[in-house]
Amino acid sequence: MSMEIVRVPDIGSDDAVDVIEVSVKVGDQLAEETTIVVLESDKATVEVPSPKAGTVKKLLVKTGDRVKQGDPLLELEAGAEAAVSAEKASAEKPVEDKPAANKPAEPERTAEIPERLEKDAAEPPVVARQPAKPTPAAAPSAQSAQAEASSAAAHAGPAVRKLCREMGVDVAAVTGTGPRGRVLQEDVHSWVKQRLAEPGVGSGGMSGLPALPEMDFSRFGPVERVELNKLRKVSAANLHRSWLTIPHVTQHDLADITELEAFRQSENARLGKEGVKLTMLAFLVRVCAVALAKFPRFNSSMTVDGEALIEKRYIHIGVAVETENGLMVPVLRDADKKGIVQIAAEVSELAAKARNRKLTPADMQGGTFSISSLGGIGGTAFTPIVNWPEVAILGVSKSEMMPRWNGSEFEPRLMLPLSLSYDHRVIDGADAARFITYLNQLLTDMRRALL
Ligand code: CAO
Repeated sequence: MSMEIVRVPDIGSDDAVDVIEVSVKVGDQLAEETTIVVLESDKATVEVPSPKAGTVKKLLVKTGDRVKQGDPLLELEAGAEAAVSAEKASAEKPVEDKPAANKPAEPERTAEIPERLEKDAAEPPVVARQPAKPTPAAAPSAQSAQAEASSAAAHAGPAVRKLCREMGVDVAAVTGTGPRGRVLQEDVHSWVKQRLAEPGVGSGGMSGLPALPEMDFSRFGPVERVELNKLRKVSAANLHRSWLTIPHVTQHDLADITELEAFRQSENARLGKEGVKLTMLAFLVRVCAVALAKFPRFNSSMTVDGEALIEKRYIHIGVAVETENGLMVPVLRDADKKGIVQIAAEVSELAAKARNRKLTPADMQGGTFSISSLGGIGGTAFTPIVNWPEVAILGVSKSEMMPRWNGSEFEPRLMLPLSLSYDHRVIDGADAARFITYLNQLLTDMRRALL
């Protein structure tokens, strides 16, 4: 048996560092590698392990001291007896019950670090550590520094922190049930279990947002609960997923459709009641098909891993249809290969099928772009939600006569509000502006589609 002074090892710097935790007390029997102190420099937090098994005879530092390589930390009575006692103590008691200093740290394995000493209880909680030998961390980015700071403030041992890192859990988010709020391994496991049980998590919808609390509205007045049908629930889930996963931007514009509307009305008059009614929506489907052929990125989807775009060589346009049961988006196939009369007939047929609940799943699949027209109802603009896996959607509002300056005077012109929402991961703002400008030009003068 021999008395030894345990000193600060090589910590990768000659500068003094802070002792932020003394993890043992006099009389503790240590196993080799038990953490005895935690040091913190500007760049890293370092646990100093005991070089051998033994009994702590005297502490030579306290929390708040500043030490350098070679400075004494404690007196250790090293020897076989102490080591055996330490092992015996470990074997006899369950991990969570062990007295602080008897618990082997084994930062790369699963044990907890020793409990904090009573004298430290009033001090700030344990900070983040790096196990074993000091490895100065790279300077954190400004963004990660905040997250690190809150994780660092959590009261948790290295094994639990390692578990959190492996499971992608922010230790600061886990409520600790150990002494003084210490986060235990089982706390991490139950936190993960809870998160997995939350709605939407299994389908990849984990937003990291706190769950909304249930509200008892009857406290404020009479209420009635109306159950949602399946269509509304599915559509709500899809809209929510798109809203949370796609960074949306909406580009607005006003298209001069004075000539187009005059043409539409004259054609409808010519075709008469027997013919297909040419709707503004049919023209919009047609011009969108032309624009999608010119701007293929708007007709693409991003792979889930974000590594590539899948550009589709077909143009199938979904049309949002309001029904009694909720919103449906039947798809008009090969819009680029069809004339406006045929598009008008097919859109009218799809809308009727939607309202009569006759759409098949195939009628609603394969869309590459969507149009949502509220023009028959009203409003000046809105921000439609991209219908994932598509990357853009055109919202159409009610056309209105507006004074437009023609260079020498104001003229009344029929202006159609367009609102193009797009996935900004896939489409740049400049391209969106080009796309909507092109749509605008086509609507103003359809002859451009021939060019
Ligand atoms: N500006 C002014 N008037 C318009 C217009 C516009 N942009 N679009 C249509 N109208 C007029 C039409 O001219 C028509 O009037 P007339 O009967 O006098 O000719 C009237 O509005 C109804 O139009 P419509 O029957 O031709 O229908 P539509 O082509 O506008 O719309 C459909 C068809 C299926 C899109 C529509 O019925 C619908 O369901 N719209 C709602 C879509 C929706 O809910 N979108 C929101 C999705 S996001 O929550």
